[in-house]
Amino acid sequence: MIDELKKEIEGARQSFVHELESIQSPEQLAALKERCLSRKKGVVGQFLARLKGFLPAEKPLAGQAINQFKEFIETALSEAELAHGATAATGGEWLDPSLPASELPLGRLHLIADIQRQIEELFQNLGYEIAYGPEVELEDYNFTKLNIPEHHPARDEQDTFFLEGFDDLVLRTHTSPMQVRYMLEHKPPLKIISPGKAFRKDDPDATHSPCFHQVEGLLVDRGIHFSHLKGTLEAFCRSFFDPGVSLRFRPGYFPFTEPSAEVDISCFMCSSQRAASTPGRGKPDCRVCKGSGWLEILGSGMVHPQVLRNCGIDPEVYSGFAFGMGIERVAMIKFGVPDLRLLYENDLRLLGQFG
Ligand code: 2NL
Repeated sequence: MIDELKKEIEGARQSFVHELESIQSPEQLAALKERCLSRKKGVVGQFLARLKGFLPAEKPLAGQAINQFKEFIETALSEAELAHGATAATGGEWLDPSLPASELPLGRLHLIADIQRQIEELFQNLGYEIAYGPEVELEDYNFTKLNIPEHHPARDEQDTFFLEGFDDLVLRTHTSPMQVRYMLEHKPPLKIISPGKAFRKDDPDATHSPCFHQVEGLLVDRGIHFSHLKGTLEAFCRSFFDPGVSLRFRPGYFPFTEPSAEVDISCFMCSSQRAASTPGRGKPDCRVCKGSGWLEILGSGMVHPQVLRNCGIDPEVYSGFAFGMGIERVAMIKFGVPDLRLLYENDLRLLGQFG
């Protein structure tokens, strides 16, 4: 009798497999499930109903055979349901959920953000705080406190974005006003950098954009002099560009520093190709320095005593240095990007090239 049962179960198993293979839709699958597992009318239920006719000695074996059949059906059905369930969204098409997912491309920081963070990290390692500030600024902090006189061209509507209806506000034209804020709120010693966006009314070209990025640095303490500025900028440039770069300080002018200096680095492009040669003597055809051998990258100087005074710091007691650089310019030099606008077009084929 048990052999008879096993034979029948095997027959039922084969027809179940056959039916399962011919399933075309979730509805057909549900109907098959009902036919197999429905408590009373289902195939499994009918086998179970026959259990009581078995001799006590055969009952356990019969029960085991039926249970194995039931488990086989349940497993096969739930696998098929998984496949069909996942296809509801595909309009009834079969889908194999065990296939590996298609790969999502990895994102990365934009070149400007990446360079800004590198510069931040470098100065943090030199003990500087990072001070972020508002992009809409008081005209007083952006110009007046920085010793930029009333009739300076930068204060003209031609050059600066003013805010309609607010005659004391501008879009900051540099990140210096954040340093003014910091000086107003803290006593020296101060050691900060302020990175971020700045705005000027420039027509976009290869080297200008109405919105650009800057990092400025400021250090104020007792006894600070020009050598501290030179040493700091040298450490920065050697770490950021190349350990072998030389620096050149040229006299310059900024209303907020006195004395002021423009800072060049030796062209790492052509000096690396001429090991042990004189820095500053560029290769005539170098596409980075155009043969001059030098690249202008920073403006700097000793903080003007009037700026210190405007910010509540006594210039008889304290002195300081400050510097500023354009992040776009540094990025273009470091990675050989020929046109600033390329950095804002956000073509991933371009942005993906820079490690
Ligand atoms: C440049 C030049 C510079 C400063 C920025 C500064 C800030 C305060 C006081 C004094 Cl609060 N100076 N900043 C000083 C010299 C140069 O930037 O070419 N930037 C792109």
